[in-house]
Amino acid sequence: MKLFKGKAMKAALMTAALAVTPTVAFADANLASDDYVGISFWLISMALVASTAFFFIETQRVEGKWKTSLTVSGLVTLVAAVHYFYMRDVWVATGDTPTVYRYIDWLITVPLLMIEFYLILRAIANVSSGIFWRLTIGTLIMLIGGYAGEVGYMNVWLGFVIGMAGWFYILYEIFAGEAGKLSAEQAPDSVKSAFATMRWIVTIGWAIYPLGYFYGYLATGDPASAAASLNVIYNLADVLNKIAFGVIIWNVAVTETEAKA
Ligand SMILES: *C/C=C(C)/C=C/C=C(C)/C=C/C1=C(C)CCCC1(C)C
Repeated sequence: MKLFKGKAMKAALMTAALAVTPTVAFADANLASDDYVGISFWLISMALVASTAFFFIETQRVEGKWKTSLTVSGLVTLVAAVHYFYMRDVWVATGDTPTVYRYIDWLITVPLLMIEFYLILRAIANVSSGIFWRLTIGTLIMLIGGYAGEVGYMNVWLGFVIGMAGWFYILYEIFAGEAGKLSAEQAPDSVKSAFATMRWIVTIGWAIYPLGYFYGYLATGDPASAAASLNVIYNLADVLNKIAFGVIIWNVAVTETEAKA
């Protein structure tokens, strides 16, 4: 019996290559044993690599219509892993990590996470592409507002308010909009419960980022010490919002595949 077919093997090998590729941008910088922010960058970048390999290989195990969902989960962790390699090097070398790396990562990974809602609904029902477009537009409003506020293209409060509006629009769509109704009416139990957990992640897990923005820019405090704790908080948030989110999708894909077998 073959453990996995050629393509999954290739994907796994590519991920492994990524994990061992030296990415040190600043060769003279070493991770200090008491640099907890740096250690969290290291831990999470490796967790992201391992998750990528896992999701890609597991596409071989699930029924055809679930494969894309798992591939997208793997792409989310792959894109984030590469950004983490880079961010951790910058952190170790400079004790800081520019916000722009986070936003570039979010600009790619957040729309991919939104596509997951669309994909799991498409696996069980006939869905309109309107769901996909509304979630994408909500994401763009959220990120463009936040970025413009953070880098000073607009007032920080205004950027925050626009970002929050985009996020609330997403929440509306997945709780009360077409996507929410479809999952309540047409989904089998396993999909319903996965959908419910995914949307709580988008509510609670995602709330961590605007809280970070709030403490970093709007609450008064010491920005330098805020930067260190913010990075740890964002790093932990990504474990929930990228890895755990993918695991929930993996679980429903496997459950639904086995229910048919
Ligand atoms: C994997 C990365 C994820 C899931 C990142 C999510 C980011 C957000 C939910 C950011 C939200 C923001 C607001 C709701 C208000 C304005 C500022 C932002 C962009 C931090």
